[in-house]
Amino acid sequence: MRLGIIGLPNSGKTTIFNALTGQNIETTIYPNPIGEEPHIGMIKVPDKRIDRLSAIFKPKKTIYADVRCVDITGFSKGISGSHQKTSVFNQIWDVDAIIHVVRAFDEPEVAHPDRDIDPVRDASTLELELIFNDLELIEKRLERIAEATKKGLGKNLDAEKKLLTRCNAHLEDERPLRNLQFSEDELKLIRPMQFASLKPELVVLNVSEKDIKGGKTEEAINRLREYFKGKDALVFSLCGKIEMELSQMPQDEAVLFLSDLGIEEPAMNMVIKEAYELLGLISFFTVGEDEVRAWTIGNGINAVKAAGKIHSDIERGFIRAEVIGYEDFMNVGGMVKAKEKGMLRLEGKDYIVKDGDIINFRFNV
Ligand SMILES: Nc1nc2c(ncn2[C@@H]2O[C@H](COP(=O)(O)OP(=O)(O)OP(=O)(O)O)[C@@H](O)[C@H]2O)c(=O)[nH]1
Ligand SMILES: [Mg+2]
Repeated sequence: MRLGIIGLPNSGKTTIFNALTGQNIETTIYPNPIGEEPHIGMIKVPDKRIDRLSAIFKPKKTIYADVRCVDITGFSKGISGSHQKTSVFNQIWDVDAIIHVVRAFDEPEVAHPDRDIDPVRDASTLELELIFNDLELIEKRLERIAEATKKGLGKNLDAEKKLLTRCNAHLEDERPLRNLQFSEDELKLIRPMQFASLKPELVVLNVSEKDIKGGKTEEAINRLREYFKGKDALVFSLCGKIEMELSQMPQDEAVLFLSDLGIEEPAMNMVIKEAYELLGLISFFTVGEDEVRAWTIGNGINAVKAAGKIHSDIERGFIRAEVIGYEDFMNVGGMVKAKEKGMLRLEGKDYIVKDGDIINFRFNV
């Protein structure tokens, strides 16, 4: 999975990128120059189940699932009509979901491209850029289709033309394509178009340190949710600066810091969890003395495909999967007992893997 962070200049993208990846890329009070390379990092997916399994097996290595994260650079008001457009929209196209950062923190030192703080205005500025981009793509494609039709080559293009016309009307209504329903066939036609407003989206309101909780943030969140109503995006708030500080601390200090703030866990954990859900992803686990490890797959993937996630040899030589659900395993408390009680199920290739399955693949190559 790849997540991309987008937002207007100085909204706190790099701060949130640092919080998610544990990196320490410099953040500045001035917007960064156009043309800066995107920052790329890995997010370790926090999972208490892995912590507990690791405590039981005491393996040499504990490996969490990971997610690639890109701090997308160069997005600003007017981007869809500028010549930097391609580089920015290619970065967007390259990720599976976007985290849209909206600035709410009020820090006079940190320049705001539109001078004052107005989350709904900023969010709609960015959403409209995505929409303008997609409208232009449609316009160009429809021109091509019209040319082809003139030359008598447009026979197979009717379905596409109809579909694009529907998308066009939706976009002109200032709505993103992610909340249109498409059939499988339609998706096949749509994918090569590289629409930006089709990407699943999490909206993060980046609030001041003093506003993590309280009426001001609640009001801003409500207004933002109202704006995103019917636009298929999840909206929540966090303070990027604090999240970044947390991510740079040793674990025990972070725990103390969190309890001082009266927060249970870093907001970043929720961002990652929501992104997982948004993309329909689940985790299965492999366990043993060498390694306890989480693997990410799409919901609805069968056992043989899941095996391929670990190694193509295991997929090719797949015989059976020995499976026990995480909860069942924790209830008996160990693999030996689970085996004694006959709780390990033998599943075949078509078994649909469930979130939290602990799996041992039997294979033969
Ligand atoms: N007070 C406060 N400052 C923040 C917060 N998040 C970011 N900042 C500050 O805002 C400035 C810009 O943050 P960045 O993370 O660099 O913002 P950006 O969106 O990556 O900026 P560009 O890449 O230049 O567009 C930095 O000085 C940050 O320390 C926050 O939650 N509270
Ligand atoms: Mg930045």
